Amino acid sequence: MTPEKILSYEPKILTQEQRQSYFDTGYLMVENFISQEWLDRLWGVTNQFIDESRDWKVSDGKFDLEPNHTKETPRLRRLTQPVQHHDVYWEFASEGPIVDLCEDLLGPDVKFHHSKLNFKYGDGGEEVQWHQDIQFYPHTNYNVLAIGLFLSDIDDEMGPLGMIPGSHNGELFNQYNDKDQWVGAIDDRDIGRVAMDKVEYLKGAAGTVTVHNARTVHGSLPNNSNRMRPLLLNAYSSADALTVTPNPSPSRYNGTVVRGKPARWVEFDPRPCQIPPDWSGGYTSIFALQQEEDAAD
Ligand SMILES: O=C(O)CCC(=O)C(=O)O
Repeated sequence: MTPEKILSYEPKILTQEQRQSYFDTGYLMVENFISQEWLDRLWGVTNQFIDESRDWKVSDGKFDLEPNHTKETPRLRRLTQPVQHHDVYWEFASEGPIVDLCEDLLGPDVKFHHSKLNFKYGDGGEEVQWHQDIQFYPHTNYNVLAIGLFLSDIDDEMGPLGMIPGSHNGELFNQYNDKDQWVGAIDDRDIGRVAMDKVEYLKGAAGTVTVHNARTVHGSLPNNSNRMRPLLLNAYSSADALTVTPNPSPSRYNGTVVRGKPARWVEFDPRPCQIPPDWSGGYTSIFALQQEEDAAD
């Protein structure tokens, strides 16, 4: 579905200017979008998971740990597929106000892809190198996006998410290294072709949401504050975008239509997309891959 077609549907919550801005730049931030009540519910379960992770010594399909994670001082990089681990996360992803946001930007039929909760602990929580998401999970078209929720206030020191405006309309970059191993990040040799001088870092109060298209170049710096920067990300596509590779982090909800109806026709975009390694047997995380703890080939 073209942006023009999507824009022709009556918006649920965004203004036409906000929708147009998403299609022009490849991202959007909506301040104070999520209520305190939702934030309290999400924090309630998130604190339980942080506590549970104290007993973890190595990363697995649930908790992705920083190398210095301990029982006394937990340092989580990610809770993978939170929707799989607690109903509150799924309720938020499938019924919360972000589904209206999806409808306004993807059209009437919306399909859930995956979720993750990136913690980025204070005092050095790891960077996420510049990358595009769609090479992690190619679809038959590019109506694919991720919505990030700030669970806490986020400022400049905390490694906010940075976006490169207009990059969704540019090239898709190679995310393998020179040994042909998947690293999930844009190589230094190519980064000169990214308009880094235009980067916009998205900061704001808890409850703010960001949306970025899966082609948009984005990344974030280390967290140099002493505060955690938890970002709850949920990814969706229009129902007529079919995945072409196995989901890197399967859950029972992958592919669930959360708004509208399942597609009867698949839509193809002729622009090619790089494909990731075969992750049907398992996947660690963008952090482990980018830190080359586990370069995949
Ligand atoms: O947590 C972040 O700052 C960025 C997350 C991201 O881009 C990703 O996990 O794909």
